Amino acid sequence: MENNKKNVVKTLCRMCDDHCGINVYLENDEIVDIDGSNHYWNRGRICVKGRAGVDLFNGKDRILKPLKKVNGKFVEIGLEQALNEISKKVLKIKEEYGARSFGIWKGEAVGFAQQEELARRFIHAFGSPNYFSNDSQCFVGRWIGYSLVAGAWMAQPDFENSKCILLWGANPPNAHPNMTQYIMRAKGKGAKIIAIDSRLSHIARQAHVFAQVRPGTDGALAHGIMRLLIERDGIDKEFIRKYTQGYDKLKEYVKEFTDEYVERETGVDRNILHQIVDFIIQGRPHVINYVGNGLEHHENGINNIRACACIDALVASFDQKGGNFMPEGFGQRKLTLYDELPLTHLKPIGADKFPVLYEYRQECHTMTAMNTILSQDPYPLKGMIIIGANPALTNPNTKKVVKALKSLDLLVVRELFMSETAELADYVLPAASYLERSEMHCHGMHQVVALTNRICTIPEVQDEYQFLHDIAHSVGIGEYFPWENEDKLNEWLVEPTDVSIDILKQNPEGYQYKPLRYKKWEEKLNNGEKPFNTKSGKIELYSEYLDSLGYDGLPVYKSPDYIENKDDEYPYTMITGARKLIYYHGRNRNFKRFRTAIPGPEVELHPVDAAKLNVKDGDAVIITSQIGSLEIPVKIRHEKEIMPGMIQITHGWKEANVNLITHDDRFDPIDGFPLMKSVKVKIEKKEK
Ligand SMILES: Nc1nc2c(c(=O)[nH]1)N[C@H]1C(S)=C(S)[C@@H](COP(=O)(O)OP(=O)(O)OC[C@H]3O[C@@H](n4cnc5c(=O)[nH]c(N)nc54)[C@H](O)[C@@H]3O)O[C@H]1N2
Ligand SMILES: Nc1nc2c(c(=O)[nH]1)N[C@H]1C(S)=C(S)[C@@H](COP(=O)(O)OP(=O)(O)OC[C@H]3O[C@@H](n4cnc5c(=O)[nH]c(N)nc54)[C@H](O)[C@@H]3O)O[C@H]1N2
Ligand code: SF4
Ligand SMILES: [Mo]
Repeated sequence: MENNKKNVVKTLCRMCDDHCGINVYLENDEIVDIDGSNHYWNRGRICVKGRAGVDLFNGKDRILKPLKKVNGKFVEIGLEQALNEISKKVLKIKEEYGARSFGIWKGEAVGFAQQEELARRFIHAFGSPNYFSNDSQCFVGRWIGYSLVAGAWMAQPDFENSKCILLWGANPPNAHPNMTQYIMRAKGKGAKIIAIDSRLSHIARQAHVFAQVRPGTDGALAHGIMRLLIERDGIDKEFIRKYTQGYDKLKEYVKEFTDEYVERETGVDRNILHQIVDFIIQGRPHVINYVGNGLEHHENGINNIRACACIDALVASFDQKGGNFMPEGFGQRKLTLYDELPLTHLKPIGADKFPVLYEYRQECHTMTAMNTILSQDPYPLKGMIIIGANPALTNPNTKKVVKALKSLDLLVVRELFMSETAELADYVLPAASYLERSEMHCHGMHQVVALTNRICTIPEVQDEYQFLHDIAHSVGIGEYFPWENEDKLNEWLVEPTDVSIDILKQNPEGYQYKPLRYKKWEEKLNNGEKPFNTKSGKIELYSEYLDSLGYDGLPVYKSPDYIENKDDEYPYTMITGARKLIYYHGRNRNFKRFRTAIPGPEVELHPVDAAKLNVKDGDAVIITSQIGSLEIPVKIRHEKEIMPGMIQITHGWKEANVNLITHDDRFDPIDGFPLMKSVKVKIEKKEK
């Protein structure tokens, strides 16, 4: 795999969150190429985005100097001046309004690992509970859904050894290219692949079964599957008796999900439902229900995800070889301060409305934050540091996001490029990319840890640690950032583990910190420990905790609004965010080679709808929801790819930003996720 150019440095890619092992090739200190290293996870392969790390590093449009907005225009200033001015303004907000009026927001580009923990540490040390992130529109729904049922979310199950893989609203070939290797290897060994998607996605094309569900109806399908598993005695009764609670209630509830009802509600033919159940029974317990982003962004998302997790429970696939493996942690020190400084008395934004989101993730609600900034209710929110996020493109209701962020007394954005959010800032600080940081990363599937290699440093371009360290020392919380730099911090982090920094340096392609062990629940029960990390220690098919908060204890299915309350004014149903391989949310549009491949935004439309609207490829349409309107060109899909009456728009385009029309006022009641899918819209042809 490695080519023969000279200086090669091994590190991990961070062009997406998969952290594949890479070789970075240098010639005269310039990065000239990147390819895949023999890391446990990717075994020599990388995707096109990984290679485009060269474009990112060498980008001519990279921000390399601190920028300050003066009279509406950015001017370059020195780093020291920028840090001094920012610190003074941060302190002024604290004096005038209190520490909680300042917040921090980390985005996908630096989460979810060390940089996330540093941001959380900084804001709590400062005295504010207001930590925000992209995650509360990202994996947090899946995390909470699975944690409520089984005490953990399995991001990287044991695909390779599986006999039956159900992919619910997930499309790994685009979103996690190297994960697809594992799924295809399992297929090669006889595993059955089942894709449950509203569109004929890339993975659906390679699946044995494709269940084309209407958006937001996955819960009905999951309950139908459970009913049949129970009726056909395809469940593990011994496991259920010993390790779960609420089975009798669930058994009674799923009876409602007859073949007729499931077919009518989800649009999935009953023969397909029965075929799925056959494959689960044949494969159990080596079964994986893997849930993607497609089940989030709905008003019934969490319960639909809980229902998927209940299937795993009925066939006892948790922590099995070839099942939903539950990795053990590396045991490094934690950076967050929730035990030491919980700050809940300061009313974290949104924690009252979405207590489950706060309790499970200790993060605040970004949509409520926009309202708080604009209304100052229940208290003023006046300043924000945004790190590696672009909410002006990625959060729902863009108009409101822009208005809110613009109205802050202080907005600091740490960026590589001039993003739509950076445009709104008072200060834009140049940030170190992943090639200029050294941080630890763990891969759950193999229980492997690796330390990334700082390839180089650029003057005046700080990594996140150095920036937070410097501000912390100027605003009086330096004691929480005692380490001189991130290397020293890394030494402190690994101290309690059996793995030294030297071992990590000797193993840039990953070091397995613990051998894999399956069925740890059995061992725990025998040792008198809680077998699962839930409130009760058992798998919770029924959640007394949710019941105590006034939610349904069972993962009760609710029909999406577009089905329940059909609206003649908004007859179409929109889903958003289906990933394209080369683009990453708002990123990579500035890489020429990618722009050539996919030049611009488009709305995916069924041919029948295109005929009704009298539009052809490339024609512009106006799409309107209850939030706003958007003009976008049409792309007519094959009739099998998308359902009539349904449209798909991928987010991240400033030219036609779909978040202008997504909801920041309708949420999943449990985790507070916004309605970015199952959105009711109307479509009109734009007359020339
Ligand atoms: N190239 C690239 N890779 C990425 C990202 C990126 O932007 N670009 N983003 C990263 C991030 S942060 C995330 S969270 C992950 C997401 O990764 P995935 O969860 O795999 O997300 P998608 O690839 O969008 O696949 C979601 C699928 O759900 C389908 N879908 C939509 N609504 C429904 C529904 O109601 N039910 C069902 N069953 N299916 C539905 C869509 O058609 C789509 O095929 O991807 C990560 N990887
Ligand atoms: N409509 C709709 N909206 C969605 C989604 C959807 O499916 N539909 N998906 C949601 C999901 S799952 C997610 S995760 C969010 C993502 O939301 P964001 O995190 O806001 O998304 P990005 O566009 O990836 O923003 C990352 C920014 O960080 C910058 N950056 C890159 N590398 C670095 C670095 O090393 N350091 C720093 N400081 N900055 C860096 C990039 O230039 C980019 O502007 O979007 C959400 N928005
Ligand atoms: S999948 Fe591609 S972009 Fe993501 S870490 Fe691997 S090589 Fe990088
Ligand atoms: Mo995400």
